Amino acid sequence: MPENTAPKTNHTADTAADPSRSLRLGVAGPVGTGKSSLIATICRAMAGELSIGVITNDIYTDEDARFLRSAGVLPAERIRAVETGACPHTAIRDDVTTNLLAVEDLEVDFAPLDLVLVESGGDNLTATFSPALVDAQIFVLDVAGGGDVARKGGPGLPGPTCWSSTRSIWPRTWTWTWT
Ligand SMILES: Nc1nc2c(ncn2[C@@H]2O[C@H](COP(=O)(O)OP(=O)(O)O)[C@@H](O)[C@H]2O)c(=O)[nH]1
Ligand SMILES: [Mg+2]
Repeated sequence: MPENTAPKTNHTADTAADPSRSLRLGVAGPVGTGKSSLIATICRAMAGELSIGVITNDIYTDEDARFLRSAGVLPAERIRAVETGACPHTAIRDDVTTNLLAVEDLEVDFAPLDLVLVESGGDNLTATFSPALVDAQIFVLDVAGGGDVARKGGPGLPGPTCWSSTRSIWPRTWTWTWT
């Protein structure tokens, strides 16, 4: 298991000051590493205790939203797709307006929401979320890609609150293996 050397972030959700604001958790990582599957697992495990919404990002489709809806992990109307067009990194990293509006719409429509999960449409190790969009993020790697994937680094590795692979998830304080 890799040592967790991530710096602590100063950005925290101000949910106490604004009860209508959810905790916004980004799930980033290359395509096919298991982001949607991780979101489905979190929803299945926690939807009984927490009020959850999901925003997915795809370039030209709503593929991930349709996958999550068909998996039945949440009521379908709580899962919304942002079609980013062109580079999906921009929508989660630079101009977060579309995603932020989607998150805020969910928070209004299902108030009070405890948690909004935002899945990136990233395709490489550089796609991390803007702190203007999320309060914390998980970065998902695929161990089937080999150890080089983690060693070659990228902004996704030092920044997120925790990392996961298709086998294990390594937050700062706990370990959870699901397959
Ligand atoms: N063996 C295994 N396969 C997984 C796991 N998580 C996801 N997958 C598979 O990996 C593929 C891509 O998963 P997906 O969640 O769509 O990845 P995404 O593109 O990052 O959202 C799918 O075929 C999943 O069934 C896991 O924990 N173990
Ligand atoms: Mg996905």
